Amino acid sequence: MRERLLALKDKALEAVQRISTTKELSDLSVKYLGKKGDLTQLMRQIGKLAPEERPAMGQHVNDVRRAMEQAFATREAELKERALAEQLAKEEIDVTLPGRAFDLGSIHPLTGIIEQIEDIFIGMGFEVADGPLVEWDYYNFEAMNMPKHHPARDMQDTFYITEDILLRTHTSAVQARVMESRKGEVPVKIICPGFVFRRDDDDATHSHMFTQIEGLVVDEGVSMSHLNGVLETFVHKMYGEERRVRFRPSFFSFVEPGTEVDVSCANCGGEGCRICKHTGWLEILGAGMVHPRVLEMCGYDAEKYTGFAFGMGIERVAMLKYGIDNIRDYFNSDLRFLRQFSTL
Ligand code: FA5
Repeated sequence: MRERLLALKDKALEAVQRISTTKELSDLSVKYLGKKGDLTQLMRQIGKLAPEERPAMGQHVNDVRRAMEQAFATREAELKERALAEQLAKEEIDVTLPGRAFDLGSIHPLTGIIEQIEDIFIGMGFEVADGPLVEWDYYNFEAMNMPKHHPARDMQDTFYITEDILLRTHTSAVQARVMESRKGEVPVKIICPGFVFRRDDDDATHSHMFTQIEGLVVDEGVSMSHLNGVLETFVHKMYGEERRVRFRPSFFSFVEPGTEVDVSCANCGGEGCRICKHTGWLEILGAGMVHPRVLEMCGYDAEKYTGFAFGMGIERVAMLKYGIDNIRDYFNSDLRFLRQFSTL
């Protein structure tokens, strides 16, 4: 039996060396050391030996088993190491390969233009205020000197939610909120950017949802010439010194006098083209001196204080600056359009 054990051991150790995968090694281990394996079968023969021979033979079987287990473990470690080395060689990283480009998002052109406008006004000492898009009829209309059934309300076709709640039609609603919160204190010098909504038919220059920036200044001695100066400074900083500004008399119930402001068309330099509808000018905002009734309603002494306000359409400001000829481009999420402004 001793010879058979030694022969089995030699055979197993030799077979282990020929193995080249861990799967084969595991099968071989079952063949020799498993429950029905060759060594186990031999061990069973010990019971047939004379009792005095059994301990020595038992010891011998254990030595053979240990030698085999050792050989299997060593081979397994070698195979694993080889597999890892092969895998590493295959997966070698080429650090000289060019990186994979990620598509980076960029800010929307309207956000970019709002930031530019804010910078210009902050440079002139304005603060940025905020107000809700879903607004009370009171702030949107009544506090703006447009009582219920006032014909001036027709100028801004409105999305009503209830009789008293609406989607704000202009950022002028924020004028009333800011003045009310300042409780008669001066100076007030704010701008407020944000979305507004009107039941306008969409076309190349009109959208049912668009963006305005409101401006409001209230203090002692504020006059129309301050308004002109601020708006001219804005236009020149936004579009360049060579651009001309035109003030046309206009009506808004919350200012007196009221004016609309046009900027000479960048596309044609004022000669007349498709973008400016062959007038040479593009209207960008409405403005005027805050109506005394608005000041009083919002808690300011109209005998003592005066103010000016303006509201500009941001899409139009950007159309004029970048020669965009269709307002819908802002809202269509067409990456070919948006990518042109990725550096704003
Ligand atoms: C107003 O909304 C006034 N609240 C502006 C104002 C503020 C006047 C303070 C006086 C004092 P108006 O409806 O004209 O005014 O709109 C102002 C600007 O918004 C317009 O000059 C235009 O640039 C833009 N705008 C108006 N309607 C649309 C529209 N449907 N789509 C895109 N832009 C528009």
